[in-house]
Amino acid sequence: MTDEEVKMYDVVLVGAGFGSIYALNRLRKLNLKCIILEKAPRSGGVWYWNCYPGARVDTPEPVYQIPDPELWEGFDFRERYPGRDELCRYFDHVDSKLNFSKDTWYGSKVIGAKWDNEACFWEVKYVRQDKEGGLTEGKVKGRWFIAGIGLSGEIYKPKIEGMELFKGQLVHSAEWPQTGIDLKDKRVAVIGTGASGVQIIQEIAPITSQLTVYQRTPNFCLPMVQRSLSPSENQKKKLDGTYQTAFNKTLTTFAGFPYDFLPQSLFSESFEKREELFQSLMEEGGFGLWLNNYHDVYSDEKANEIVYEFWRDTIRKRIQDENLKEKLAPMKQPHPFGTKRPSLEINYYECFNLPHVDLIDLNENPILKFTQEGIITKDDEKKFDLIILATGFNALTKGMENMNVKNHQDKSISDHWSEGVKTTLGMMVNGFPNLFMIYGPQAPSAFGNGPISASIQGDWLGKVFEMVKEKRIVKWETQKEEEEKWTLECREVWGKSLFPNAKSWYQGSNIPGKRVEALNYIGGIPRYIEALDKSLEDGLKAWDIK
Ligand code: N01
Repeated sequence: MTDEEVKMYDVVLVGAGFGSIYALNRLRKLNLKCIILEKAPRSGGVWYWNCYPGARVDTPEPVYQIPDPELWEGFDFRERYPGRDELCRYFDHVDSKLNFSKDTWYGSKVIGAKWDNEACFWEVKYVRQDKEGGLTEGKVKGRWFIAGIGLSGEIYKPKIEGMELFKGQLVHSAEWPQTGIDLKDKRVAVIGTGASGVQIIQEIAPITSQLTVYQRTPNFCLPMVQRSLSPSENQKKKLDGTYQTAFNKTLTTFAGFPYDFLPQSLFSESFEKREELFQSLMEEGGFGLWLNNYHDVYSDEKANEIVYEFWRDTIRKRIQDENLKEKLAPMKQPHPFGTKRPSLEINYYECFNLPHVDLIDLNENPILKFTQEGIITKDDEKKFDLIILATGFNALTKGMENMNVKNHQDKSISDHWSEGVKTTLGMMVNGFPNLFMIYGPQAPSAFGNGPISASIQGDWLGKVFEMVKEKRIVKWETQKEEEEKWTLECREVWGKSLFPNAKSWYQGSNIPGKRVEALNYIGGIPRYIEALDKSLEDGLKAWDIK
């Protein structure tokens, strides 16, 4: 293919999940010629890949969907917390309305992007698998480049001695085969008890013949309180304004949920009143105890401890074995409550009351090595048919770094972030003109509702591109000072909270050797929207216009 034959688009987007689909719809309205490159054979982003048993979203309907009334018509979620297959069907529904697939190249993995500073375009390289399994490389040009690649970045598999020797099946949660795995009567190990691990464990425990959970840190899970939704109930809520009210509310709350932290301090309320609140939040189900609680729970250690004690004592009642009570809901919290993401559970704790389910605490009894047949820990040896690594991701930064994005000076994003992550508004990087990120580091996306964050960023991109068109801007680059200002703000709000006290992917400390820093903006959605608006109100001062 000669350079002249390489197709030129106004905008090249990466990833066919919520981020790019929302942005594409917005940009199409400006008559921009766009293309999405997607590695997977279909849309859905993380919801395509994460097909492990029990995968379902932790955000309640109606607000885990695109906030566009036209797209609400014709699809009714059947559960309050929809499962993965239903979410994939939802993407098909959105496609039937928007036909985003018309502008999406599936099976196309981006392997590089290079900025041409003279001609002002990005040349994006991808590799595509053909029907026979062969790989072909291709290129496409875009005046603008938007990475809508989600948070997950790169799958993380710990390096454990002998892993390659294991003769059974070894699978990471995010690489679960699309054709499934037969778990009936299998001896299974799950390593990791984050969101993926918890969902897998509670789903597969009744099916397996033996299930061993290797836990390093207990997950402070909250009851999901799942329930079915009927089409007539959904329909009524669409018509009587409940949907619209819920979506409007999401733009005013810390995490883009239809509820928020309470204005009063925990200490301003009596013991009885607090207990009443905690109890009602647990009974309602969802993230209430995490994100609908007193505002000082994540800034005051004592307030945090009080919430933890309530959680601990409630959960312990569901666990029969005294030793397991201490493992799953310890008397002393290993990190402040809520500073690692709690999971929503349905029957997680009851699983550990089953005779064939056991838990190994890796702090006391660490894994020494894998063998052909299973896992050897300090005090134990077990044989398995299947070992599941629910060990998470090198999140937020690694996805961008792996795309090998380079500017005209041959500087990569990794080079730019070698002394720490720096962005403007979590969406732009100095030295990389005409590049935007959706769900990038230093944005609030990881702390809240995915489709809402994506729509906030997508709406801002829409406004940016209106200006681009109106003023015929060909090159737009965020300035160093803007990037420094935003990075400082991210670090400051993070530093004032209790979040740095937990080893979590929120700050990169889940990956050995990764720099530990504020990778998320925790100033809340309203403040983030304000900052995005301000950047536009400032006219184009913050930007370099050529
Ligand atoms: O990954 P994680 P995840 N030896 O990093 C353990 C989203 N998500 O895939 O806590 C032994 O949270 C690690 O232990 P520790 C959601 O945003 C959403 O579960 O580091 N164990 C931890 O228990 C979520 O937060 C949904 O001590 C090791 C686990 O592996 C994010 O994705 C569903 C280990 C990793 O947990 C990531 O969740 C799924 C080792 N060497 C995911 N290394 C829903 O919406 C790591 N671990 C429902």
